[in-house]
Amino acid sequence: MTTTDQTTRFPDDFVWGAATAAYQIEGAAHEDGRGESIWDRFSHTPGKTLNGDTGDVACDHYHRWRDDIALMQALGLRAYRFSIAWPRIMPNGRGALNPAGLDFYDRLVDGLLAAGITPWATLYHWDLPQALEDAGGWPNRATAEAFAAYVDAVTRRLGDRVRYWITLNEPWCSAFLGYHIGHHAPGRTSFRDALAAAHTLLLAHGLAVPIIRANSRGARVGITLNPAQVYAVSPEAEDQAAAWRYDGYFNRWFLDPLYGRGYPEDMLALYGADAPAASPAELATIAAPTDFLGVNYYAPSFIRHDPGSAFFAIGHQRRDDLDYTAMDWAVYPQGLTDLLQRLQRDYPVGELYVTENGAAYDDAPPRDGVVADPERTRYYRLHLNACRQAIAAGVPLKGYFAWSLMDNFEWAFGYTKRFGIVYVDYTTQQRMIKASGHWYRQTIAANALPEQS
Ligand code: IFM
Repeated sequence: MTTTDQTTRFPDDFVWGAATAAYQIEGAAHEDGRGESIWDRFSHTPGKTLNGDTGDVACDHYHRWRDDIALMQALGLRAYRFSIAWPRIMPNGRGALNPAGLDFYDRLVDGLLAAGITPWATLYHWDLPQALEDAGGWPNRATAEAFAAYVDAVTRRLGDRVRYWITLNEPWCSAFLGYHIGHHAPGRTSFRDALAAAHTLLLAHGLAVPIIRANSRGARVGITLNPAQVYAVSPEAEDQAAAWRYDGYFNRWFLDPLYGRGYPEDMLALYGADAPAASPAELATIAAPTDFLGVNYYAPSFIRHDPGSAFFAIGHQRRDDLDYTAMDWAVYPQGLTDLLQRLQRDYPVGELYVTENGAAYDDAPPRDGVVADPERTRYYRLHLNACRQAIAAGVPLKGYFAWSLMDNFEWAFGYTKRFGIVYVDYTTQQRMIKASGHWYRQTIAANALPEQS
């Protein structure tokens, strides 16, 4: 190994991928027996998404999946992380299966394997069947059993070919954006409900793990969180305490029970009667051993004590010395290195994968066959360098998935935020690899950060 190799190369078996999610790209919302999801209902409710955008058509991936696999090949991807839409498989959330829905993912998986791309399937990326929401949604513990039955059906069908399984994507978002802040479907606004939802989501994960293992021999099973990398804005005791509370709310509330420690005592005391009652048997279910932890990282959280904040006196601080993306998220790659090291230090995570990382910028449409997005390339270079530094420090980081393969429906922001390494013209559905995508292709091919980038 030369000095350059040591400083830029990734481990030989490093997994290079890109990620998407069903509701954000598939479209075909009313086709082949698909049921309604909470995102269909939410996005069709006036005022919930920017411009009233919905996922009805999205990137039309349901019809264009062959072309999209060809794009993945052109990018040199080794792995593709996608999610399975529960309402395509079980239109009413439980009970009757929809064969056409299973067939779609069957074809997709076969297509990926034929293209030499390893499928990574996420079983839940926010599209709860509306029928289950009508029965109480995630705060209702029966939703965990419904999830287990859905997972059983999917893994029986695909478990012979899919080896990498992610139970849930970012349960913090499902619970708190969906049931407390109301910015996401189903748009409810009760903190107590959000805590109940988080508990059911964790239970659903725990119930799913042994089912996946039973149906998919040699499966590698994990969960993807979006842990916050929290920095107190000062060494003052009050700021430090606010940062620790935020860490409890965002991180430890999920990580501690997943790794067998139950809910953190300090947060139980803070939440009081709002906290869900969790039996020892439920906590044991949640702590089912996993093989890896998926980490979605975009930006850090700079936290201060704010007596004016109704939310546990926690305040966020903007840093004027940092660059911000089109989401108004700070560009801070050191946060990724610090986060990966913290997770390894504090929890028995097994392997770590960055299952999402990327940036939205206001890309101009293609000109002369080029989508120039130097800021996104810079973001990827900085964050991949942060990954490399974590690996050099001994973190068992085994792979990285760019978010996202292509521009798509960015939830409440509709189509206004472009995260793709592939540009999508939503009028014609034409795709074009952005300059950042070409840069990523070179990086994958070299298994190293390009010298001049
Ligand atoms: O688009 C989302 C994705 O669905 C989940 N993680 C964050 C991304 C960017 O906001």
